[in-house]
Amino acid sequence: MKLLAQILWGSKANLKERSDFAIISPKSYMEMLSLVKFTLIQIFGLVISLAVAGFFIFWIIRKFHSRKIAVVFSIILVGISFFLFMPYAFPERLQYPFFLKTFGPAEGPGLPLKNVFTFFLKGSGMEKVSSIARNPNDVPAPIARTSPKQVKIELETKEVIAEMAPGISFNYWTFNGTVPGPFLRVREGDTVELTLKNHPSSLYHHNIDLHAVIGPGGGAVLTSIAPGESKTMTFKALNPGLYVYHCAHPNVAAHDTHGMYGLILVEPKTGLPKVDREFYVMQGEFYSTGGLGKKGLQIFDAQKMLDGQPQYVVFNGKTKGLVGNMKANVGESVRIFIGNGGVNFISSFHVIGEIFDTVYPEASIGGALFKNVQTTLVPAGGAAITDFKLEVPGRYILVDHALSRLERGAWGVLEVAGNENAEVFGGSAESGEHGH
Ligand SMILES: [Cu+2]
Repeated sequence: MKLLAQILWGSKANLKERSDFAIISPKSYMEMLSLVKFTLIQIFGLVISLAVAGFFIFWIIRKFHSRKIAVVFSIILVGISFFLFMPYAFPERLQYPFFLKTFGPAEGPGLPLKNVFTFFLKGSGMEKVSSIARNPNDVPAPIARTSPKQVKIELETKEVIAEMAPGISFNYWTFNGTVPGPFLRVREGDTVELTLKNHPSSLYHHNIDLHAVIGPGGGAVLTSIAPGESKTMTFKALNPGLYVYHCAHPNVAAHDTHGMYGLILVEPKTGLPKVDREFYVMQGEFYSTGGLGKKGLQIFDAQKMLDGQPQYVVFNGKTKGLVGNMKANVGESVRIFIGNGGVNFISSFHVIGEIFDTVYPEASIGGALFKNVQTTLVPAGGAAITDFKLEVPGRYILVDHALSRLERGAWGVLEVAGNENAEVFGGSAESGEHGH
């Protein structure tokens, strides 16, 4: 086994450095067996590829009597065999980008090379979602019940392709095919039976960690599922509040930043004060090897994630995810459930031209409320609830007030219809002067 490993992975010194590879220290008999199988397949593949390439090169030299043509053909052949052979030939833990050295509790944020290749070979069959953005109006009605009950929730983890902006697509990993995942709403004291399914077309394992859960991993340990699998967990919603849920499968940051997050509201027994409209908004960062605006299917860039340099910072999964779908009227009161999937930034959430009459800071319910707030913090893996009344019609821009992020997509529009209110906001429309 060691000899095989040496042939495959180079010198002894090299082996020592790569000692975290399971190929050198198999943890169990089963793992050992699968490694033997893997190694045999790898060697078999390599031998066949080389034999075929050798045969063709020999044939070409005989046929064309030209070294130049032979060299060109050999390069093409080696390229083709490499391409066909690679997806099956790399151990799980050989990751892209290469040589990323990290110190987390589990695997680093690089993607297994095997999956990257499988994705490019089979990616055309992957489900394409016309809009990845979850509709901000998609909030279940307040709970009318006055007693706790057993609530059943089903979620499905799905890896899809969708547009971040016109012509720029990403491989999103999601709950139920949108970013964020569904808004979950339960009542304090409810017992929740949550079933998580992983779609068979997934390349990765996933799970769910709900910050509303008390217990190890917030449920992640109970719900880790391979593609095509399904698991059910039960928890009691003890504390009211607005909580983030997210995938916590290693590498957690890599899963989250692919779009695997959402919010669960545990309503207090007395409910929240009634408002006319409730909206669901989540900020998140996306990291691509291609720079801002680069067209085409983007590859996840783990190095940029480690460096905290996202190419896109957006609300509800994409640029303009909140344009044309947030509407209200003068005289109404609105509530924005705002969450942050991270994975690096804290959001400085602000609505231009409005003041939050009430903020539930850090989405705390039952604690002290903040009154008359301009900008509120939404931590990575946290949320806030902002309530405000609409007095003046017009377009109100939602932003992360770390304003350079606007250029990366972090803005949305709340359109307010109704009669002008000159007492609160007015000016002369007759001014002949235009700004210079
Ligand atoms: Cu995941």
